[in-house]
Amino acid sequence: MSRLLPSNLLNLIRAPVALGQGLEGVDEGPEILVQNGLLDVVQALGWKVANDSEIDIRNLTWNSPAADVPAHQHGTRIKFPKELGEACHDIARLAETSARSGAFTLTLGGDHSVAIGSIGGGLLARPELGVIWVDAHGDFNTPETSPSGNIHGMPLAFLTGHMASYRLPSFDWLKNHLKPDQLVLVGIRSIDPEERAIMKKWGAHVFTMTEVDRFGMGGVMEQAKQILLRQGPRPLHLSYDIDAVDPHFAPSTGTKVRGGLSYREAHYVAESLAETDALVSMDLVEINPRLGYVDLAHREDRNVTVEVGLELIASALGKKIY
Ligand SMILES: [Mn+2]
Repeated sequence: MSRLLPSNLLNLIRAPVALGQGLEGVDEGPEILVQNGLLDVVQALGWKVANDSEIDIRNLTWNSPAADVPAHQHGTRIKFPKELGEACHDIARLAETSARSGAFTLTLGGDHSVAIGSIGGGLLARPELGVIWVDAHGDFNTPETSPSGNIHGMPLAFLTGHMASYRLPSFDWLKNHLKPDQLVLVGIRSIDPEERAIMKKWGAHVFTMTEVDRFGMGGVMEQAKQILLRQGPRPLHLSYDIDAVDPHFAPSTGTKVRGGLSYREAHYVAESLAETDALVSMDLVEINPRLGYVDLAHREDRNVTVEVGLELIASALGKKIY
């Protein structure tokens, strides 16, 4: 239990959002985690679920027009900015209220676009929030650099203020942005070339799989915490994309990249943050129960991935081996 929080209360935000990427099924993530015992996992660790909310996704249909960004950025694309801006605003309202109440906030995706809401809302309540972004990808693309136009590859561009010039009114609520000393990325192994340039110019602290190999996950997390806690204690948010974990251990996800976190490395990230007593919120995103290691949905792959997801949440909420 985090000593930065006054209670053992936990608020759940179900965010079944899929329009940030191109594959159906990722919207089923919250439901399948709950069906497989999420609430029992949370309660067994001493947390009490105060609010269990689901955002309204009736306007998030695949038939919505995939609007282009305004004309001054001609030639660039971003898919569903209006729909996702509004959905993230809904998430942000819940996340901000939860943060102000002093409860732990657990947001279940959905794709990684939902973190614009959970972190953006967290930053409204706590502008000093530090973020650990665990992912196979950089998630720093802008409409100019994105090969796909999918917002789930852009959340860190939004959260660091790189999207301000695109004038997307549906994201006007996003007021506070992360500074370089407020963000570390862990487990990264796939970055688009122009995306890399944005990250380097901004000064992102990136621990790729090469650093995980070189220092071990213990060494990486020590350095990550040093960066985030250099100025003293601050609340921390863990944004966990299940695709950070090697597809061998978590195959049911949409953008698999080989060479990822081992089962224990994946857990150590969460365990070492739980130990800080500063973790106040977490996202778990990109579980797609319709996908397997190959393209077909294999029941066993789905079960393995959901189980890993539940276990990672348990580790972040304080579960220890001994
Ligand atoms: Mn991601």
